[in-house]
Amino acid sequence: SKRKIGLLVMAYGTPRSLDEVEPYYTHIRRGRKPSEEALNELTERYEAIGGISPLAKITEAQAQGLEDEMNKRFDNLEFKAYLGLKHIDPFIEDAVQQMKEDGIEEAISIVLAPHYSTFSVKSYNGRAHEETEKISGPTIHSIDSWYNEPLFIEYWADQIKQTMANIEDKDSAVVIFSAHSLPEKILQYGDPYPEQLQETADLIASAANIKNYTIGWQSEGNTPDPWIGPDVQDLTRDLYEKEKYQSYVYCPVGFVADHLEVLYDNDIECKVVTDELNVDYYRPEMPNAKPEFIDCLAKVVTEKLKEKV
Ligand code: FEC
Repeated sequence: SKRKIGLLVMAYGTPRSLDEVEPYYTHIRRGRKPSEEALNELTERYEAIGGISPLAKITEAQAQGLEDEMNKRFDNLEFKAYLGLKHIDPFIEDAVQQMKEDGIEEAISIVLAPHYSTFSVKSYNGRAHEETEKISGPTIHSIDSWYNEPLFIEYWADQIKQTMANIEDKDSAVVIFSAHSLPEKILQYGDPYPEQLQETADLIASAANIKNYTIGWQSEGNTPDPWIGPDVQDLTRDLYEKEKYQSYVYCPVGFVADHLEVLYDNDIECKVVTDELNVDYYRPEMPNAKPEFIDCLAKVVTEKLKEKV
């Protein structure tokens, strides 16, 4: 029989119904319940994007797409994807346990976020490795980042070219590449996150032949510590003031799916600013489970597989 390889696909997770918003938010806050006010505010954001986030379905489709594509690529191996989520079930630990129950001895793990940070990817990988050590589960070979994978760069470059084709005065357009902000304290430890976002932006801009572009940060959390800036909303006002750009193309390249942080923080919050400035808002499509993106994930996993298994 074929040798079995687990694909541990890790992602943020999202409530599947409005009832799950409270336990989800409590988990994000490391077990501290949110105040009534904060909970209502978050619930209202989900309601504003249509009641619930499309993220759950998209993440599942990405994991299934990757499994199918890997099985197509290798005749001698049998791949099975296990979804492991950061803030809701099935948790990362559940996925590792399930792999062990299924007799998986070796696995590749990938986080559905391109850039490495101590706050994000390191914590996903840490949880997976801790669990597998605890239960003597499968050996897990972890992919740390894939922000400069050529197929990922090409995906966004193509999207930007399509968007630019609709903009008449290209010299007065600007592309804003963004990722989720993180507390500034990550910088003290030499976290590569900001440089990785800058490199992604430079590579995409060069591939799409874009001159006017910059990076920004979005979706910062509701905590007292300072977060990395500039925030994309402030950045939009600033760019308008200094350069009088007329078209703003938002590319939240730190994410890979349509979800709250894009559908609300970009499509509603940034749009409020561009409406106020009376300039044009554009937001190219997210990768989701499009075949080009599944190919990108499969390539990243294949490279790790060749190196390790
Ligand atoms: O449901 C959805 O559609 C959206 C899911 C969602 C994604 C996402 C991605 C990232 N986050 C990252 C970091 C933080 C830090 C805090 C934080 C807080 C929240 C809250 C919600 C939320 N995040 Fe998130 N994030 C998503 C959803 N995130 C809801 C709580 C309400 C709020 O503060 O707005 C602050 C936590 C704390 O210390 O209290 C930090 C990072 C990413 C991108 C990488 C990844 O996908 O893992 C980094 C999707």
